[in-house]
Amino acid sequence: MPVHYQNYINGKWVDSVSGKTFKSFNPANTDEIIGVVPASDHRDVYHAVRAAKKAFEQWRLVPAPKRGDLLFEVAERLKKEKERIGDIVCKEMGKVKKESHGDVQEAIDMAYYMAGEGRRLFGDTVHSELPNKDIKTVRVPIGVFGLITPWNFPVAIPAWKILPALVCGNTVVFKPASLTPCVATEFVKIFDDAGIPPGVLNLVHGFGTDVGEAILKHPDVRGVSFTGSAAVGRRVAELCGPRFAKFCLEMGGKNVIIIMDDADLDLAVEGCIWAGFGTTGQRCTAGSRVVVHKKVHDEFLKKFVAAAKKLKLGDGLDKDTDIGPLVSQDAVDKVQRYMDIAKSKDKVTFMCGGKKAKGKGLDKGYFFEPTILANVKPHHIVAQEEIFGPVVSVLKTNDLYDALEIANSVQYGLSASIFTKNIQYAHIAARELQTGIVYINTSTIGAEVHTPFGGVKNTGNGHREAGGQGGAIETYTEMKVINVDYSGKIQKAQGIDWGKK
Ligand code: UN1
Repeated sequence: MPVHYQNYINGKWVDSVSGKTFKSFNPANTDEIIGVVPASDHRDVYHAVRAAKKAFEQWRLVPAPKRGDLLFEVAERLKKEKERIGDIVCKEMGKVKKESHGDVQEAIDMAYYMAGEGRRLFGDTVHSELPNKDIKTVRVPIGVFGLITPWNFPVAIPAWKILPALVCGNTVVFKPASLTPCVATEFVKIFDDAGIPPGVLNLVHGFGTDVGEAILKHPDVRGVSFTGSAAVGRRVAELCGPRFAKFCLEMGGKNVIIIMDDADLDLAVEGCIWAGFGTTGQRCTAGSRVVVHKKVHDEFLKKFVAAAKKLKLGDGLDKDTDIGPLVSQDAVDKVQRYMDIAKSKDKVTFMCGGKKAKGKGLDKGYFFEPTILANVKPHHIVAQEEIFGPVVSVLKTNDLYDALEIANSVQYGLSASIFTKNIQYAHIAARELQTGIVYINTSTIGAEVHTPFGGVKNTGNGHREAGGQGGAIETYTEMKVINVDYSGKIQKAQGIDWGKK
């Protein structure tokens, strides 16, 4: 029997107002239903926002270290539940067990880190230009935050958003992806068990067109953080912009790995396999383009294809599996569409893969063969657009500057990597790559929670996830400047002597 999941509003587990539901399936075996979930609408969002708005009045006054204590409790409980929740990530989203458990680990790390931030919500003390006057800056919460999250990191990305939002004193209405609602609920249950006050964190399940839109339009939602496609990001901007709500966008990537002629090729191959096919290529940090120096191009390609062919597809719970399924039929259709373009329009060379995988244990899931495309040119559609599947395009380059030009020739700018032993190449690349994250001699994936995460160009709008003061803390707070004048006079800055005759 599938588990019946509910919304969490004002500290209570409830069905949707309409009573409607939808199902969540295992992408490795679509016969398996993971859970039945409320299909909510604007009325459920309304209740959640009202609860969050009311709770904000108390939560913002709870001392930040005390809010941190709650997060510490969440971290401890999540640690105990890591295996169980990690397995649900695997069943509901499809990524292999090691990665699924890593997803929960990322949330545990974030919970401990943000618990500590409760004791570090520092502001500045500032010298005044006037005598007998002090100035300080304090970080204050924004209010009700709407958090809209994707399915590819169904625990980690909600953790990136919920935990800093809460420690900074905001209250939250959380809408998880409709493809991974069950594991999102398991995550929220941890907060409930840890004793979060009613209304501080609310969960509303459903689809973007109903729940997402209602959150974005609600005048009491003063901040929004969204991770997903650039198309939906644009919709977030359209709805939040005119009503001046803060909105933080984390969108696509077309991440590059540059391999220079002096690189350790075996290391580079391993890095490209992990970046390209880890999480079945469904990371916004996936290394979907590899730009290789002409001197080592053929040798690299041979090794890369041989390594990709060894990858074993299957159910992520099976310990021998390297690559799980794509998340849905829509995802398979999207990747297949790009394969058709690669064949008919871009006319690139298929070195391996290119189609839905068949065989024992694969027929009931959304499995797609690891695909390597060669003879790809920078302007080709497969080298420009985010495919979000196990597809890597290999391009040839003449030198570092040509490689950097190719690297920067896309609309996105999330992460990038270079494999080289040349210290000058490494530093020039780090300076020139137009991305929010740069890696030297390693993959484009695997950012750590205490470093700000995000990108430039069409990847984001200038905010950062994770990280501390320069990252999530800035995202989830406003700055307030407090001036205290103890001179007993009305002093005027900028040397103005107004009033003096
Ligand atoms: C994402 O794909 O949206 O750096 C996030 C990484 C992970 C997070 C990816 N820590 O690949």
